Amino acid sequence: MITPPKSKKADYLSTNQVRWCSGCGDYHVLSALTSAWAALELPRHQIALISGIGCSSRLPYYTDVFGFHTIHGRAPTVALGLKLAKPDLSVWVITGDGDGLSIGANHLIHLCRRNPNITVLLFNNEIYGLTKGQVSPTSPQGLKTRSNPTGSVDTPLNALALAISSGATFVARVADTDLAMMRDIFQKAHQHQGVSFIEIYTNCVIFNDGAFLDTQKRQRRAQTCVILKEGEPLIFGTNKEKALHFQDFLPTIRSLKTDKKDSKEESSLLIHQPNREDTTYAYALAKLRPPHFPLALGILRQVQKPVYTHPQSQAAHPSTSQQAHTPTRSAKALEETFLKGSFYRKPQKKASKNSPY
Ligand SMILES: Cc1ncc(C[n+]2csc(CCOP(=O)(O)OP(=O)(O)O)c2C)c(N)n1
Ligand code: SF4
Repeated sequence: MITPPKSKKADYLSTNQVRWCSGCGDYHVLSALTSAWAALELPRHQIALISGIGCSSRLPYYTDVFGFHTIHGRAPTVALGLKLAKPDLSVWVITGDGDGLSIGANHLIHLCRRNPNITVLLFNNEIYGLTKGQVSPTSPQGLKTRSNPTGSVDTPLNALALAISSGATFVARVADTDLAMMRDIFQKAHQHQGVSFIEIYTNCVIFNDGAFLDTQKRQRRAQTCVILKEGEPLIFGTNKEKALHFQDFLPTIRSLKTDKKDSKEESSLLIHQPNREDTTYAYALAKLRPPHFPLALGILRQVQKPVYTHPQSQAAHPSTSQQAHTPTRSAKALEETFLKGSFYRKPQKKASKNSPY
């Protein structure tokens, strides 16, 4: 068998004219994604990008892999169908905060709870970019835009809190300016068995410029963000002088001695463990916000749960079922339940002529 040559980052890019505005954060995601694929040595014919509608959802045009620009909010449904039919494909959902959390919110929730082996990239610019700056479900309260001159009145949705409570088994947050973290998280998400949900803070330079300043400047980021590293304490600050803790389910900040090493203090620090079965810890991390608490960046949650697959496609692709290191939920059992008619009502006798129904 002839082994195809390894693809370089540039090989994953198409020659289509990129229509994003100059300076848009989406460029960074495209760059990190193609680097991750190159590092993973993923053959182009094994990748499929399924997007909805929005500036972010245009990403598949700019790559030379399989892609489907579907309809507004429906990328998760198409992606799930594709993954069940073609389990060997690496399937990625490309969606925005408007596409995925407004019109498509229900589809995203159900994708998370089913836990198929799909990676979701949610480009969160906290605005509708393509349709020229309407407020989105993640826009902060009070945000004024051309179509909302008095400011947004709604409470913003927290994308990661939603993903965690819906059952996503790999949940991460990253800023568009941190290419290295993005590339690393994309690789780990691809290797994860189950649904991966990654929120990417993407700067819309035209309609919501500067929304993520806390994550962008090195000095400010040190004060306002905690970078999550598995097995390491949750410390932050310019001189790593603050530690994040939870007491009685509430977050607290502790000041650390930075002048001398204190082994007692060190041993009492909270260590980041994304593999906690219970969702309380990851949920609490997802909710943290400056100015009182640091924004959590990195992998908040990674647990193993049964992966949603189709028994027939497994038989056709034994390699996939061997790769999965978690037991597979029996889709066969579900199918049998359907066939037995527990969910489907048996056909009713014809209504009598006198019946008003
Ligand atoms: C059924 C339907 N309703 C509304 C629209 C208009 N529309 C297109 S994109 C969009 C919002 C996109 O926002 P987001 O997902 O945040 O993407 P961004 O452009 O910011 O990347 C809307 C409302 C549409 N195309 N189809
Ligand atoms: S409108 Fe905003 S999100 Fe859309 S391409 Fe321009 S900068 Fe990017």
